[in-house]
Amino acid sequence: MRIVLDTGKIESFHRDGFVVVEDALDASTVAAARSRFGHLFAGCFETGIQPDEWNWRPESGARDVTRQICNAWKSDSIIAAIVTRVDIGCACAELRGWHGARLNQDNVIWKPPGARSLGFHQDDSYQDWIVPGEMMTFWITLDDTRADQGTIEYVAGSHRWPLSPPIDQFHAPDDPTTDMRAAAGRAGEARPEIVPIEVTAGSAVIHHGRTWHGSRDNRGKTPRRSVVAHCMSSAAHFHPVNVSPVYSRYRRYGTNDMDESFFPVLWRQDGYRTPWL
Ligand SMILES: O=C(O)CCC(=O)C(=O)O
Repeated sequence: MRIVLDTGKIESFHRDGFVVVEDALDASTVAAARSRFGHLFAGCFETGIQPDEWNWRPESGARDVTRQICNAWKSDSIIAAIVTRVDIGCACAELRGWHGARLNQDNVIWKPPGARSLGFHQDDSYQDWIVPGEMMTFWITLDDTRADQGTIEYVAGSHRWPLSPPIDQFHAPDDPTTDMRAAAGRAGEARPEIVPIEVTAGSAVIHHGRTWHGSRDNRGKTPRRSVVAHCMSSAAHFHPVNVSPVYSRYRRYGTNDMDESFFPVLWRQDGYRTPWL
């Protein structure tokens, strides 16, 4: 399947800071991706390589934690084939006005029944280690989503608010909207409009790096699983001073350039794409 952004979708992205794309993944890819979750979180990696971040393991993980892996693409070819898609890069770049898009990182998110919230935040708040410090996100659900099931939620129009610092508590805050409401106050927005995304498995949402978003507890009876491609500009380079404890490990001595082995270019206006993809 190939994503097509018509004028209506482009307008709604610029108005709301997010846009739903139906049928981004076909049913067989959804099933294949779901089948990888158990292996990945159990530490059975097809490529033999560990992901960059991994917050939950079957033997030691709390039952009520939303499980998250970052950069599963390095460990698993099915996740890699999804998050490195050319049309994901193209859509993210065109909507943010970049000449191209590079993969910043992926996320694999597994929120079983009873799992807690993820605090509302802006993705760009975590990008001070790159220049430009901007992100675009392509969030794909592998399950039908419902508001009571901890689906992703967006604050419409919040991509126009100023950039806030990272939030106080990302995993399992009692009220996931606390930092967002403070930011709304600073932005002069008395009644922020929160939109829970209720869509079918295989649907995606593209969001701007400044759009406030998060997810609540899963109060349903079935899991909510997502695969997420976080993109940055193809022209992005490492910040000369600021450091990401995890991702600045991929900076080579003496240069701020990003190595395509770790941050591949998914799409560029001039037709370039990282050759090994
Ligand atoms: O899926 C979620 O609950 C949140 C994901 C998220 O924060 C993101 O994709 O940027």
